[in-house]
Amino acid sequence: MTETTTTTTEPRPRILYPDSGPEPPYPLRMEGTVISGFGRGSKELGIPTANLPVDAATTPWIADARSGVYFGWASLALPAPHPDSATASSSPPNSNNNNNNTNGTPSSPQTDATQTQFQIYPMVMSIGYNPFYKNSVRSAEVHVLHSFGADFYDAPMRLLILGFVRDERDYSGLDALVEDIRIDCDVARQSLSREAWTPAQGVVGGARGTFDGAWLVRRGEE
Ligand code: ADP
Ligand code: RBF
Ligand code: MG
Repeated sequence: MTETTTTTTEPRPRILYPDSGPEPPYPLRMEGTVISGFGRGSKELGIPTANLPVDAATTPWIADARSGVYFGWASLALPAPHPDSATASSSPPNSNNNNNNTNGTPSSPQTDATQTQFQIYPMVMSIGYNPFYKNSVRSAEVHVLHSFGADFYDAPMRLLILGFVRDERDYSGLDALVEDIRIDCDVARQSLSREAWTPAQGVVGGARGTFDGAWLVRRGEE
């Protein structure tokens, strides 16, 4: 049974979990290629969601995960023609990385123009059956808290999920669902903006914190 709400009655806190940082079992990892979703026009509602395949082989924890809303960080490797893409050449110079070419010459814009780099963004996501739409299969969909210049279907995406926000619900109308998602976005932004929750690797348009987000920007496998 899922709860049906007509109006948002309970005030919702905007900061979840202690300032000291994520606690076990978080962070949880998930990765995959962005696929097409249900095509229900989430984009028209102002909340596009990048869907990932739900694959128990690559994401062992997901079968037992509680359905609902989660928050954390997403990283995307956007291809060179994408307006928001970054190439390896724009990484901070000599900042502890070993990205030199095999011949030992330093990276240059020419040699790295097509080698895309993962960039980190805050995100809020839903894992579940979307009771409002009564789906029969479980989906994982991520609303990235950034305004992109173009879509990014097929892009590699990684997620570090840092906490649970709420159970998924049924709603009497689309407006009530959208209003709750807006609050989820606010909760994610505010909870993630604390130092111990913000990646040391840096966030697009944001600050650096002390949280270890190295996996999000790692090149290749592991
Ligand atoms: P679908 O049903 O195919 O998932 P959506 O309406 O949910 O369609 O739109 C999702 C697509 O929108 C994503 O796959 C991505 O390419 C694009 N997109 C643009 N901006 C965002 C964003 N901020 N967060 C998530 N996806 C976005
Ligand atoms: N769908 C539901 O049926 N119930 C929910 O409580 C719910 N919460 C969501 C929270 C977030 C942060 C996001 C991104 C999606 C959520 N959805 C939920 C999924 C939503 O129905 C889906 O993205 C639709 O495509 C929006 O029109
Ligand atoms: Mg979607």
